[in-house]
Amino acid sequence: MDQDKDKDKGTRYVSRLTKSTVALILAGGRGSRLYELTQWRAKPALYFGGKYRIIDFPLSNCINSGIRNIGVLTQYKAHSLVRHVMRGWGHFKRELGESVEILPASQRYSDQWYLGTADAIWQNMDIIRAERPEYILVLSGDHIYKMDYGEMLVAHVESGADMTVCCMEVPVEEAAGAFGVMQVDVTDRVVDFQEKPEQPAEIPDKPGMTLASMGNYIFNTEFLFDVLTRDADNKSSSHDFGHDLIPKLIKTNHVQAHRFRSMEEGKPTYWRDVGTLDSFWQANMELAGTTPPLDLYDPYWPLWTYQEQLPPAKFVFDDDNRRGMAVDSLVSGGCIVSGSLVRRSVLFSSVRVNSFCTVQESVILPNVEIGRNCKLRKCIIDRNCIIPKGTVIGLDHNQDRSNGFRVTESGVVLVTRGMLGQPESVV
Ligand code: ADQ
Ligand code: ADP
Repeated sequence: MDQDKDKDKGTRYVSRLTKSTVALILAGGRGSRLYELTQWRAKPALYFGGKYRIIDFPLSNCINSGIRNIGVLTQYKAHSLVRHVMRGWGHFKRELGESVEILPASQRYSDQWYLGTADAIWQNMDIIRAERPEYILVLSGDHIYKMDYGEMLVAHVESGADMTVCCMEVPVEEAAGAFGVMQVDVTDRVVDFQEKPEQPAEIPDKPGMTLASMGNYIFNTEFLFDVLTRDADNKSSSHDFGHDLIPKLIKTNHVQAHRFRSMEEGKPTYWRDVGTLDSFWQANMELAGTTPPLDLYDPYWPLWTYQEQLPPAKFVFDDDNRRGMAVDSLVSGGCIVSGSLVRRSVLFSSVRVNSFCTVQESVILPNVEIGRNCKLRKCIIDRNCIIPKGTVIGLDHNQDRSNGFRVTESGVVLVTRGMLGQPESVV
């Protein structure tokens, strides 16, 4: 960049851009491949990493990037998501230009629920317009990653594009049928886009890899409204960004690709779509490892969440003088591990592990009580479960199945209150 060009931008260049941006987080998806884990909560409300819910990641990214005017678009089973956002993210000061607003499907423009991702935004157009943003950042509420959206915003403005799509290189077999994939020219302008093709196009000089959309977009506001209004009138559209809009827009307008890069110098990019029980378990296990690929402890990129006021985690000897301990594990506030061993596991808040238990490679969601003499291996225990004393989970999959638990292909066992015959929580 030459100096004169820099001068034109004046001071506070990035913060002016971020302040002129409204972020809209799409949080209405079901996440059906998570089975009973998303039976009563939307995927963005799913717990992750010992004390967070998935939505905390895009929300924290916004705040840390200086984008503080945020809408969360909800639809499917939104109660615990709405409750979490209100409790944890409701304190922003309108007077400082900050707000986190929940935008549920409320049939304001039509008599339909949100028909697709584009329709979800179209149905809130007047609310968004009232904020007078120059740019609109559309984010998927489903993914775990740390990203400075300011960098993408600057790239968008510098390129002069109408729309920018955030992307990253992924192996072809991972992307097939799962992601929107694009091809770009030498300036990273998108020249081809297909939504979830079975055979994604390879990157010319990187065989085996393809450029996948992360489902995050930046639009110039008036351009987006114009496109959405035309799409709303189109009876043959399913009103989805990846399926209907982007493939058309690359032909008529300037759509630019922005490559997501790691925030941690020298480390591979971290972006997880925990869309299945196996990937959910795996991503939590990674965090319990010695050098996790996602740094939760970075003081320059704090991850905000709602948390109850809870006493510190406690590890105690039991009556028989057996040590209560947890190693290679994340243990949240309010937990008590008494005379039991917890290994390579993630314990969310207020989990009780009673004596003579072994808990290994497991993800235990909040308020779970594990009775005496239990053996748990490679399992996910849903919130509020009471595991009766002497229960064995994950050591004999035939036994697990006959107990009514769900066993995945890679041998992760999911246990919910319903499966234990305990009344499912109605708050
Ligand atoms: P998918 O993730 O399969 O693909 P989709 O199911 O539409 O697309 O979900 C996108 C986001 O929108 C999710 O955060 C979801 O929770 C939310 N959502 C879905 N339906 C909604 C609705 N009716 N109202 C509100 N929110 C809704 C998309 C892109 C691909 C890209 C992947 C990356 O279409 O091109 O590769 O994201 O994961
Ligand atoms: P989370 O653990 O995500 O906070 P909750 O356990 O609070 O989720 O459940 C989310 C929502 O689903 C709540 O509104 C709760 O009342 C509702 N819910 C949970 N189980 C049932 C059920 N069996 N029948 C009806 N509603 C349920």
